[in-house]
Amino acid sequence: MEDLKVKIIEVKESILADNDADADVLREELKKDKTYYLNLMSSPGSGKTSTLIQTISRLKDKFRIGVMEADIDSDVDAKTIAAAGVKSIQIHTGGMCHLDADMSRQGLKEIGTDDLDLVILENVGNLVCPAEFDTGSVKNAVILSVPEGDDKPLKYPLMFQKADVVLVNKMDALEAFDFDLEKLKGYIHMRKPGIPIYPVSAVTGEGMDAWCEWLENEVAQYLKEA
Ligand SMILES: Nc1nc2c(ncn2[C@@H]2O[C@H](COP(=O)(O)OP(=O)(O)OP(=O)(O)O)[C@@H](O)[C@H]2O)c(=O)[nH]1
Ligand SMILES: [Mg+2]
Ligand SMILES: [Zn+2]
Repeated sequence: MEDLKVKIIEVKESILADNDADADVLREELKKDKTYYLNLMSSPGSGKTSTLIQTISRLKDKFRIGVMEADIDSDVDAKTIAAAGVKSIQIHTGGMCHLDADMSRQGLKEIGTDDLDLVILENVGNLVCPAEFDTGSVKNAVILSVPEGDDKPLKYPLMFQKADVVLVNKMDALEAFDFDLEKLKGYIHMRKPGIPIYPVSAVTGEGMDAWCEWLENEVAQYLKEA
């Protein structure tokens, strides 16, 4: 890949006792800044970065987008995103497997929200503890990919309770797996009734228009009200 320089910042876990309250404060700050903040979560390798590339190509002419890539180490994802033509930074979490609201704030300060309409956080790949920490996001998007299995909402309930929208990625690989999409939809709705579910493939691009339409409406509505 082309050798793009991306900013890498180290963030520290908050010492605040009340992360939920801090997350509410951050949401208010972002509202004043007119910046929509989306928290994207999934297990490692389910396709967060690949889905972001598809999303950026569809929405980058509509909104000023920034991406914060959170990982324990490396800057490969932030470079991939920068190559797609939007502002991106790499956040290193000092070994932590999730981000809290203040870690978000530290990242947002670095990326600079003044000239951004939409900031997407690619959270650390993990289906467990990112769900336990409110990042201050407006909405939480969760990706589950076909090879992971349709039973994940049964095993990782909190992640799906916290989701506002679920993408089912790697639909192109459906044939190779014993995976029942209708069963999965039932399990997701057991955890969070009625939320939108978008089957997609970050390789073929199937389903991406529908997901991006959801996100576009979300951001447009938010910016109108902000
Ligand atoms: N077949 C198929 N492969 C995919 C799809 N989306 C992603 N992949 C592949 O899955 C692997 C992981 O994709 P990433 O986008 O890096 O996943 P990620 O969730 O960002 O991974 P981490 O950041 O490491 O947690 C890569 O080899 C991708 O090419 C898809 O829709 N179909
Ligand atoms: Mg990634
Ligand atoms: Zn953690």
